[in-house]
Amino acid sequence: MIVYFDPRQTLHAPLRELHNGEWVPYNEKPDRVKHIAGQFPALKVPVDHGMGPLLAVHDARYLEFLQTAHSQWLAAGRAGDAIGYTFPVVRRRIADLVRIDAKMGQFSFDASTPIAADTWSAAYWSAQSAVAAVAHVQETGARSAFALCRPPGHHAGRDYMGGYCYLNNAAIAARHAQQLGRKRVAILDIDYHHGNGTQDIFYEDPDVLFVSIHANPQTDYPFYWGHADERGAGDSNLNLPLPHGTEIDAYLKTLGIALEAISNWGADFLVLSFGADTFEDDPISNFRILHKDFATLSQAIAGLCLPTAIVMEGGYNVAALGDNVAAFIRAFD
Ligand code: OKP
Ligand code: ZN
Repeated sequence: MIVYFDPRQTLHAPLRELHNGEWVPYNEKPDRVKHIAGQFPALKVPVDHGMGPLLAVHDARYLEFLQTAHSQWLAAGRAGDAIGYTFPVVRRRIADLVRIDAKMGQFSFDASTPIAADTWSAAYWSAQSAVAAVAHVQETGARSAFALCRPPGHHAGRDYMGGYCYLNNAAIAARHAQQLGRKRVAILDIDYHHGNGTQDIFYEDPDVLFVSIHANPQTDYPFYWGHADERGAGDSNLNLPLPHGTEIDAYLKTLGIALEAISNWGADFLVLSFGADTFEDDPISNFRILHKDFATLSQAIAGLCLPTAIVMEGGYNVAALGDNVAAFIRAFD
């Protein structure tokens, strides 16, 4: 399978994040993609499709904020990564905010998404990798393509970042597939965490189906989205939460429900948000998917026989990540 990746995606390197009340080293490290890229010697650098595909999903003011936030942070006399500490709740007044601290809160929903000097460039090329994967499938008739996205995207909404995500690569891919003529695009999200940003972007859009299998938000981040009763316009949203300790047998049953929903809906293109943080030894997650299970999952999804763009989301066991991702990708076609 062709794999898209731009070396600039490794330059984003926040130092730390607030985790369960403590500052810890940032989990979404550049080493993650170095290990995955090491498995695929023939990486393709994506061509630049420009801002159009990003603007099809994200608010223009949000994109401008992402590009300038770190220099505003430095101009405010701060050092290191820009990070917010106050977040406006619903029915907030969006005044014309000036201070970088106000904007960091306005455009994010958590403190686990710092902006470093190279964040914009990394996020931009991560999104371009996703666009290139869609273009490759559409233009060559290839069955699938893999965008080695990093930073990930599925927690980012139209005008907010969160959960290590800045630009929603899966959403950008889905809109680009529509732009190239696909009519019924399904997004399947198998990252351990619920893809709240993707859900949010398409919630009122009956032409894009979003299906997600993830840790129950009663126990896991992002808490406020991902519950089974969130169905979207025309039932175009399907959340399938699972408990801690889930192993492959239970996972496959739920995956069967997800695949049936996608096929019954009549999808003509699939965007797969693929997280490898369902792995038994993931440091921040609690499912028990084994290394050998990744090929099984991959083949089950490939059985849909849809043109597919796979975009990378999470996976934090850096030592095992390359092997797990390679097993999944190689089993797909
Ligand atoms: C991103 B993806 C505080 C706990 C929240 C955010 C987890 C984001 C996971 N650091 N951490 O879905 O793999
Ligand atoms: Zn995740």
